[in-house]
Amino acid sequence: MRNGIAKRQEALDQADLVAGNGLMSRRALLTAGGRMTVAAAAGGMSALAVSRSAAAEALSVPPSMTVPGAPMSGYGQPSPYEEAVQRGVLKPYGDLAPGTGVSMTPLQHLAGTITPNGLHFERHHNGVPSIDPETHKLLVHGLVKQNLIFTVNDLLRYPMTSRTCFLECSGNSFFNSFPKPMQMPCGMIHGLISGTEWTGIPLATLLDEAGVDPKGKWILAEGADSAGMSRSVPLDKVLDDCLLALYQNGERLRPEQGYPMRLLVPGWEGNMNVKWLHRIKVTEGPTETKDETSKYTDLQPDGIARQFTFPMGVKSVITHPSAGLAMQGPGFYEVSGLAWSGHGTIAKVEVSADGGNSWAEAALQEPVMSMMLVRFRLPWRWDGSLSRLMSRAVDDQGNVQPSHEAWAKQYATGPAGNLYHCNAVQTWEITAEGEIANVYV
Ligand SMILES: Nc1nc2c(c(=O)[nH]1)N[C@H]1C(S)=C(S)[C@@H](COP(=O)(O)O)O[C@H]1N2
Ligand SMILES: [Mo]
Repeated sequence: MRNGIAKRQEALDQADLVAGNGLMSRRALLTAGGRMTVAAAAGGMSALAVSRSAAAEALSVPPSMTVPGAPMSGYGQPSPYEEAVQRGVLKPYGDLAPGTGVSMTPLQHLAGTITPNGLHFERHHNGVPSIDPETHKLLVHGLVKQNLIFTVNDLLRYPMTSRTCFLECSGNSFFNSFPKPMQMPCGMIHGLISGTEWTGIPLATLLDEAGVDPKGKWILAEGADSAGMSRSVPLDKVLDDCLLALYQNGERLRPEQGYPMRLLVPGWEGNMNVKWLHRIKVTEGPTETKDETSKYTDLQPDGIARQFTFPMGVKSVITHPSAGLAMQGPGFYEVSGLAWSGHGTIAKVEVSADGGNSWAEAALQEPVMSMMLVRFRLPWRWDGSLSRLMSRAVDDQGNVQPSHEAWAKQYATGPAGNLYHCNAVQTWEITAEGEIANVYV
């Protein structure tokens, strides 16, 4: 009988294999309604199961059922058992400028596509300013019929809209521009990205009220931090879909995300999403601020720098299994990760378990939204041998995520080389011991 079950299980697994080294069909994750669930395979047996048989074991009464639970609280916190789930902090100047640097979203510990606010990545050029919403003001000026000034309370009275999108620093994955692959958790390599439902006022509403002069073609957005960070944004994009964001995932912005207000430029490089926004000036052309000349330009092999690389390229990364996690022995795994494109909507994600020799199409978790993180999944039966997991995304504009080699060729390398816009395919190497490493393929 046991033998029969094992045989049937094997046959089932074989039938589902769609690419080399144990990748199974995404159809195993889909029901007729297109919803994802662990498939109840023929005969009630699932090829995806990792459970143990419970036999006739009695469930004992757990201690939590014998005493009253803890009381209510004003603002909830994660379970103390999850306290290891933290952003990874990098301070390139140490205590000389402790507020300058990044903290990265621990992608390997998260599921879904919305980043909890306390784990949203941070990038500050000179720390998080402390801003009192009672005194903060936003000025709209430049090529407008009338200058306008808004208090936070004024702005809270405007009609609002919500946009769910990713925010990615153009320096995300910069470690993968280094000549040798760095060994660190997935989130420390790729965690300068987060997914959020932002709520605020379309900038078009405020600019309409000010009345844009026909000569106005760009805006300058300036933050009220001590970095005075400021960027130019083409007016077409501003009027199309930019928001003055006041809320993130339902609550008012966190100080780290720009409290009390920030510019949201969906799909475009993180740097343009100016935090602690206090000034918008309508201009004829780009202002050429320090943040768009000395930085945020992409050095090419010929020594010429590309400027204004606005949309973030099509990209994906497997977050499970990934570096920072360890394998739990051979058998079933759900390969799962995130894909996104600043050019539009993710059309397809393919996964390889054999270092790119063969690929299988992953299932995409609905809803698949433009310029938002998409969760992809594919069942995989790991036989315990050395394996190389990769993912490759394609968007609806026909952009294909490049290999590491193809990506690197476009840019200057070396100590003063390009660190921005790395959307190369990520390869995770899994050893027979179950360790997971970053490799270039
Ligand atoms: N005023 C101001 N705005 C800023 C920054 C800053 O340092 N100051 N950092 C920028 C960069 S480089 C990025 S990637 C995003 C990061 O947003 P987050 O910290 O909310 O993740 O904010 C941008 N807006
Ligand atoms: Mo950034």
